Amino acid sequence: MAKPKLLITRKLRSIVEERAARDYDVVLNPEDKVFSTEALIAACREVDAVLPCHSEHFNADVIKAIGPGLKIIANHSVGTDHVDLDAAKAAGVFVTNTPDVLSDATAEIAILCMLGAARRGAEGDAMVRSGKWTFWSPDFMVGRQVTAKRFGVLGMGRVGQVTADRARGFGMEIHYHNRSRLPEHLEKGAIFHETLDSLLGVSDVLSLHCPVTAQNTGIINARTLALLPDRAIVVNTARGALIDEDALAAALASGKLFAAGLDVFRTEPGGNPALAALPNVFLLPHIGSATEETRDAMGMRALDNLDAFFAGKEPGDRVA
Ligand code: 8YV
Repeated sequence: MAKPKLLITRKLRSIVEERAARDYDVVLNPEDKVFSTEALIAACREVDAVLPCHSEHFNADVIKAIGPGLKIIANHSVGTDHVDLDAAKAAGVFVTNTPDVLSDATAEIAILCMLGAARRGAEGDAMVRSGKWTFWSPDFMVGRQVTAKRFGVLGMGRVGQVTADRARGFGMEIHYHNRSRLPEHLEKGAIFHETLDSLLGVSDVLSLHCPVTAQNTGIINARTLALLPDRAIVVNTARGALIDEDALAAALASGKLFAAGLDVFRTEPGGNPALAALPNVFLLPHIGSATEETRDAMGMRALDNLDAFFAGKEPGDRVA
């Protein structure tokens, strides 16, 4: 039987590409070129399956333009906001994601963002690197300590729970807001807040871990930022669209917020120049899951989903 034809849109780790080449008639992208919308549509028309990253957007028009040949979008990401799930469902295209395997790596980056923000990591690094470190005093580069402070988690899913565990290691008190309250064994003493507003009032550090939807786009805005304790820290490793970046920049410039640690932005790649101009922001280029171990695991998980689909089974991580 002919192997199913699979497009892998971006350069993945060699162990993943080797497995894909063994089991599929695979189209790789060794130069890691970014697909234009037209090129993505044309390439997807030629295959049974696509294994994309969050950098490829499958909106309703793209799914329609691809037509009936494509059977499955097996994402190399936990987030699926780059795919119109309703349009995929309507077109009979399966969609899967890669949960669980990136929770540890993303939690590490959330903690890095928290500490980088609290301890002025960006300012310190820039000073030493640029040769401008010419002075030292006890009154110099004084940051905020996170130990024993309150850690607010918006979205207590898999990544939120692991990040909360890591924050517990700093003796932080965990608070969270989620669609539903977690069972006691997962809550581990964390304090549930029925509303976002209630969570914000107690979050010395607010860390975002929810998927972005049409309903929660811009949920962190001028009104909600004002509810945080004065000199709070905002951490975002989820999606840039959760935050109104103008409002965040204003709160950072006014001193309402002490600092922010951001791995995700509304514009990617690129980020936000207004945020980048502020000293009290620690910035990373969307590398939450970018570890050797996690990239391997994400690729393998996406291939597991494809294997199940082509064996006539329900893929483990089906989201549409
Ligand atoms: C990835 C992500 O870097 O999984 C997600 O949703 O945003 C990141 O982990 C990216 O999507 C890789 O394809």
